[in-house]
Amino acid sequence: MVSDTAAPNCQPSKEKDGKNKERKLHVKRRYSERDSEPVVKTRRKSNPENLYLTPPLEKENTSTSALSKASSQAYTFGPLFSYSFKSRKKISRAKVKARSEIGLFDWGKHGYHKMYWGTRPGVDKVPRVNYNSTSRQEFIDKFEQPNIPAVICGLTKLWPANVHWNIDYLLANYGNQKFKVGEDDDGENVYLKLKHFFPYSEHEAILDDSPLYVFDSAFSKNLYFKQEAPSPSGPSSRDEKMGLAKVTLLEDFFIPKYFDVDLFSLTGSRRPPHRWLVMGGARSGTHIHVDPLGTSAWNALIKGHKRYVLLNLAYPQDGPFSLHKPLLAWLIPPRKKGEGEGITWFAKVFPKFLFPARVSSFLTSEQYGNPSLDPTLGQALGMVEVLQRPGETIFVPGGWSHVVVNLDFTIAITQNFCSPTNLEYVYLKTRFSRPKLALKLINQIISLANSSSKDLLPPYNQHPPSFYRDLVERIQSLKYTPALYTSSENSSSSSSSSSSSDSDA
Ligand SMILES: O=C(O)CCC(=O)C(=O)O
Ligand SMILES: [Fe+2]
Repeated sequence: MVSDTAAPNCQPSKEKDGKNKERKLHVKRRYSERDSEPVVKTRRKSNPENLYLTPPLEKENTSTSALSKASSQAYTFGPLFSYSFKSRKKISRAKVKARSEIGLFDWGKHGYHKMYWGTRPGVDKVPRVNYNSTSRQEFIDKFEQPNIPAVICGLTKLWPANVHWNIDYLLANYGNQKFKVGEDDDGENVYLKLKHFFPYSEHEAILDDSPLYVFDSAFSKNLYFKQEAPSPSGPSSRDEKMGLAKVTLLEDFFIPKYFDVDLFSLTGSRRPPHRWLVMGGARSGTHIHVDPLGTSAWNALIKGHKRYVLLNLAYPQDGPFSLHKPLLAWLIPPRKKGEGEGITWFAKVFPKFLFPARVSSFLTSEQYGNPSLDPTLGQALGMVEVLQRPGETIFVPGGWSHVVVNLDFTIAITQNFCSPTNLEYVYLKTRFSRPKLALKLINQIISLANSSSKDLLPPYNQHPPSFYRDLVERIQSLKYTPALYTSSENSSSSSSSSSSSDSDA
């Protein structure tokens, strides 16, 4: 079942709009680096996840200093860990490598931690979809086919990740493993162990304008060994002989039914990175970008809150305005060095979308002639704003520019895909920038089309071979359609922390 208006809470939210009491957490941790299981003694006076998400502006009689105090407390949840000298050193090294343009002591120079970054009340009108009661076809018809954003509720409740993906569990099982937090100036990955990253996120990052962000596409290689009964077929490896089973984070979630026919998964080793584990504190995020190769994405939030702005500028409709280049460059300026973060976009660019469209002649003739119809630029351009809550999964349609900022500590998983629905758009983009990948894609679909029903493996056996024959025909008819090229000259470029994006807008 699909509801048209945003249900404020698909899942009980942990938000509290009450007073923002200082939360003192008394936690004692003893963590032996040799053991994978830390011994954790926790004595919490209050729930660290109680978040203050009401805009301070809504409160009466709030002085500026009270405001900044309230907002600086808003998204922090107090020290859970001690932040060792060793962790500090590792973090400093990672900061210098990943963002050499920012002086080590300048990470908080804008004072963004004192400001409010949440969405304004009532702006999130994106439909919420109940995962259990909405069929695949209904979702495709209402959202994927028309290529419009939606938020899916009730999916992550079905995942082990819902229970597992918290700081204690991740630290206990993956604390000594490295996750990517950025790239250095030579394009080399910069990694941090979670046992350094988590304490950083709770201490130093609280004052950073845009904290380091785990954005890791190779997380499936991170594994730990779980005590388990040997399999009935007998031990097959040394670890299993010892009664240990390899466990990876991949086992903690499944692909939502709406997106499981992912045709790119047929392309094997040619497939570019497409799946990321994403974790980071308040104000970390992803700069405005369009996802790579025309793919759409889903992003499931296990913990915390994310703020999105989405704009469908890639395809200016035949509307009253044409997004000519200077205007586009003004709206979505190219990233300057050191300004490639989601928070920078919200600080410097987002306010432009609140200007009256009248000022910039972004009006239809009907709106122009009627001053009572005075949309903002954002409204005139169909800007979509979302406050994603824990347990919600957003569908980001292909070709839409989007920018994300975390409002508190978040843990999410995101995946890009090529489905039977977005195939033509993805194919045209891929044919331009990755011709061999495009060829492999079409050849693989041809082999599905030539298979017999019984030979099709899940999830492709949901459709008969004739379905794939139709897809092949659709692709073949694109032979004389010009490639959709990826422009590098304007606006949105790839997210700072992820390699998930190409550079068009
Ligand atoms: O969660 C985020 O920071 C956004 C991720 C995203 O948009 C991407 O990976 O393309
Ligand atoms: Fe994205």
